[in-house]
Formats: sequence, C-alpha cells, structure tokens
Amino acid sequence: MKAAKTTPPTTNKHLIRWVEKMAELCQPERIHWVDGSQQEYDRLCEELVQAGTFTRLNPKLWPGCFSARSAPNDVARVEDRTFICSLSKDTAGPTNNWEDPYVMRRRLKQIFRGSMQGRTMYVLPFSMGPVGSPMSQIGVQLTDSPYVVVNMRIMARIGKPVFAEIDKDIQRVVPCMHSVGAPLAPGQQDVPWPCNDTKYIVHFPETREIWSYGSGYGGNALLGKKCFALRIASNIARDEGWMAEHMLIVGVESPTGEKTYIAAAFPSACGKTNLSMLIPPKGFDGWKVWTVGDDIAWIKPDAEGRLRAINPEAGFFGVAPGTSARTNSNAMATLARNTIFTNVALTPDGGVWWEGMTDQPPAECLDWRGERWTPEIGKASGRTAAHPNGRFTAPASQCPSIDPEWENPEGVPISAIVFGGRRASTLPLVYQAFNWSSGVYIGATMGSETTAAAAGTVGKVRRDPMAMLPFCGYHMGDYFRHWIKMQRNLRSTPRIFHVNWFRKDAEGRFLWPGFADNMRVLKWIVDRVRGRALSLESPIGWTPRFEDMDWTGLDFDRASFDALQQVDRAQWKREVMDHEELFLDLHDHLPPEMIYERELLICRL
Ligand code: SAT
Ligand code: MN
Repeated sequence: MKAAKTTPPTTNKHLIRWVEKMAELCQPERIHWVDGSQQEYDRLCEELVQAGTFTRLNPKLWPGCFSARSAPNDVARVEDRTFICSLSKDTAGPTNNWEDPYVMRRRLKQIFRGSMQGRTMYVLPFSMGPVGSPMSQIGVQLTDSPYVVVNMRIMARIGKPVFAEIDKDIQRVVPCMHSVGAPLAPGQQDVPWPCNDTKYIVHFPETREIWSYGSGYGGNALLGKKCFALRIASNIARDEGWMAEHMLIVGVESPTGEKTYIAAAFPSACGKTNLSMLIPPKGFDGWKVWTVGDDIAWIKPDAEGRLRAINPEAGFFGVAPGTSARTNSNAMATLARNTIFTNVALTPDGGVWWEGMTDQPPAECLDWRGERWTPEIGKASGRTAAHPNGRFTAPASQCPSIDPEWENPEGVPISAIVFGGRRASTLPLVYQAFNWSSGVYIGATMGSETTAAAAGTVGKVRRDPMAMLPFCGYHMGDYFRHWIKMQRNLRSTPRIFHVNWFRKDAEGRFLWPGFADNMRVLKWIVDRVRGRALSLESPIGWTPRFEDMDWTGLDFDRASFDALQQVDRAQWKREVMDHEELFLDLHDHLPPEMIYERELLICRL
C-alpha cells in the first residue's frame, strides 16, 4: 500500500528523502511526523488504551499514569541479539557481537521489507541533552510503535524544537530505524504488545546508524538511550575527545552550600536510581543530594581543563521492584503522576504495585502477565506480581531532588568518579584509587553479579568494565586507552573511587545497611576530594579509617566496619587472577598502563 502523505514539518532534504526511502522499504499505511505536543501525547495514549496496550490508572490515585504489559518474550535487553557492525571485526572487539556490515545491511533490508504494513510510521526527532546545548546530539527514530513514541517523549526532548535544530543543518543527525516486526494484513486484529521472536539490535558505528527489529521493550526500542547515548555516542566521544558513560550524576551539597558533583558507574539494576536520589540520614542536617541523572553521563573537558557532564536524558527508566517510600521516596514522588509503568501489577482500585513497594502485598491483583495473583498464589507458584525488570518511565523534572543545574547546557563540573558493583565478597565498602591510571584499572576490572536488566542468568559474577560491557560500541581495550588518554587534556582529573554496598558476612547477611547510609560514603568521598579527610594506604588503594567516617545517627561499631573494609590478600590474589581472564581477551588492544597497574597490584599483595 502507498503511504498516506502529510506535509513534513522540516525543510531538511536529506531527512525527507530518507523518510521516503524507509517508507518505501517498510510500507507503513501512514506516516506521522511527531510534533511532541501534549495533545499528540494524549491522543496516542488514548489510542494505546483502545488497543489494549495501556490501562489508564485511577486518576485520583495515579493522575496521568498508564500501565502496560509486554509480551512475555519481550521483557529485557537482548545482549546476544545486539550487534556492533563496524567495518572490521577487530574494531568491535571480542566483547561485542559482530557481523559484516554489508551482510547485516542486506539481512536488515530483508526483514524490514514490509515490516510496518498496516501500521503508522512515526517520524520522531529527538535531542539527547538540552536542545541547542553544545554537548547535545540529535537523532531521528522511525518507529511503528506508539508506545515507543510516548515513552521517548518522557525520556528525551522530542518534536518541533528538534526539527528546528535539524533545519539549521549544522549537526549530524543519527538515523534510528525501529520496527516491532509485526506487520498487519488487511483486516487483521492487532495484539496489545506486537513484537517478533526474531530480534536484531544493530549499530553501524562508522556511519552512525541504528537499526532495531522485533522488540518494543526498554533499551531495545527507546533508541536514544543505550543504543545512541552509549553505543553510538561512545564512538563519537572517542573520535572527539570526550566520554559517553553509563553513569549517574549527583551534586552533594554541604551545610555551608558547597557543592561537589560526582559521577558513578554501576551495572544495570544495581541501585543507580536510588543513589542518584539519596536522602541523607538523620543527623546529616543541612546536607543535600541533588539529582542530575540516574543512568547516562556525557562528560567533556571544558576550556579550564576540567571535566563537565550533562545527563543526555530527560526522564528516568527505572526498575520498579524494590522502589518504595523507604528505599527511594524521591523516586516515589517522581513516579506519582504522568508516568508509564511497564510489567508491574495492577490493583483492583486502578493502581499499580510491585514487590517491595509496601511491606504488605495487596490481597489480590493482576500480575504483569495479566493473570490473577494473590500472595498465596505467589507463594505456591513462586511467581512475582511484577516482573523483576518491570519499569517506570517518569519525567526527570518531577523529581523533588532534581538539581537546579540539571539542564545547564554547559553541564556540571565533575570532581569524583565512582565505580561499583554487586559483590558478596572481597570488595570493601569504599576505597580510593592512588591516581588516574590506577583508577582506570579499577574501573576496567570491575565485576558484578548479573541482574534481571538483561535476558540470561541472574547472580553470577561477570567482569563489567566501567559498567559498559553491554554498551561500549567499540573494542574495550581501545576504550581503556581512551580513558587513559583523557588525562592529557585535563588540568585537574577527578579522583576515582570504588564502592560496594553488597558485601555479605559468612551467614549471607549484608554487612552494610545501604540506601540513606550511603551518604556516609559520599561524605568521605567529598572530604577526600576537598583534601579534608585522612585515610590509610592499603594494597588496593586509600581506605577510610573508622574515625574518618561520619557515624552520626548510626550505631555501627569498629569491628563491623573492619569486616566491611577488610582487604583479604588471599581473596585479592584470586580476584587479580580473574582480572587476567578479561585482559587475555583484550590483550592486543590493551594499553600498557593496564599491564603495569596489574603488576604493581600483584607486587603490593
Ligand atoms: O537498557 S534498558 O534501558 O532497558 C535498562 C538498563 O539495562 O539499564
Ligand atoms: Mn542503565
């Protein structure tokens, strides 16, 4: 069928020509140029309700909120279907799936042919970062999923102002193709969550293109997020001398009004959102943690030789299970309105629920699959009401702790970089790297137990350098080299730290309370950066003494702290052996600094 024509709200010939070409390939029934307005959003949400994709929540309890259930085979990122199609396999490196770009292009042309039949193709212009900021990047996503359009309106700046940027014709635009891969024959009834068993999440780093097929979920489909802001942007950043990182950004304010910005990298679903919205515990009067971002940071040297960062996103795509007024009341306030929930439970009063939201589960609800669920059924079947990777999509502007500087087009100055993971043993609560290159080594050898954010086993330790293993769009060895090189353009480098909230004792109990008490660690980090706190030299780095930490309001004894901070040489020798495994894979691209740092660490142990 010939696509119905509307007038494009752009004068950019390349863009118009590309849209025509892609419409010819995918054969949508209609083309809709997204203006990003509230009316358009409301209309699309209403259509999603009519289609059965969305349930409108009770407006008295959850104003402006919707809940969606995905297909059970489309619930997380699919790393084994994610490809980096650089011209040479060597450029992608051993940690990425690679396919010859010519072969992949041919395959994609085949599967996209007619893939949008019976559907609308949305032309969705988006800016990662504030529109017009010198640190921002622009993309246009063609998608046949209205669910994606409404989620992207929360997660990025979209619509008219972005078309206006594109029409200035000064910035390169990243083309992003997306189809759920479920064409409709004439008269065929649609399903609430169209998708395809065959999935492809493909990146062409040299031509800066993204093609995603078969999934409508999260990072597979909201292409501004992991695909653009990390995999493609890491390539742009390497070429241009900046960094695209899987990091939250917070501003820690002291009672005297001194503000210190910290960026922190943790793998998916390790509590980045919680840390980015931390509320200091009792006794920390006058301290405040401001949120700049919860997932991605773009970091660039400024004219003074300092690193500055922006959050390229405009919303939070956070893990719902475990989020509560106790663990993250700022997140709860953020998601209280104008939020889209995916794969959580629906309560009979038209609300949502997930494990950990309240101590008491609802007596009855519909689980994320839409089936009746009670605490008894849950116990007997072992099924949770919400999917462990159930998510909320909420506007960052609604966050009570959002930093007044969060949309500063120049970004915020970064004084510290924190790496962390989920580790039951070996890694202490906190330590500081001796210098930049030992810090890069710490980031490069980070490990974490796997979570539900990606399809696959949960709970196994895997090396996840800088939390970028699934997100670095080129060879990980070259990525470490880029990190090392960054120091040369800086007059002052941020201090680098490693934290682990998840260390356990011999009985398997967490040694650290976590959440609000993580403020104590942030405060030590701020004090170190400001040259105020002392520490001990250990084989792995600088570690705080018991008396270097602020214990106001917490009954935590010296012995417990020693257990948390213990650097066990036998465990560490095993840990360093593990580091080698990853380095062997990367050896031919590994910067020499990584070898020297490893040797030095072994000597100190
Ligand atoms: O990649 S997602 O956006 O689905 C979430 C994550 O893994 O952090
Ligand atoms: Mn993430």
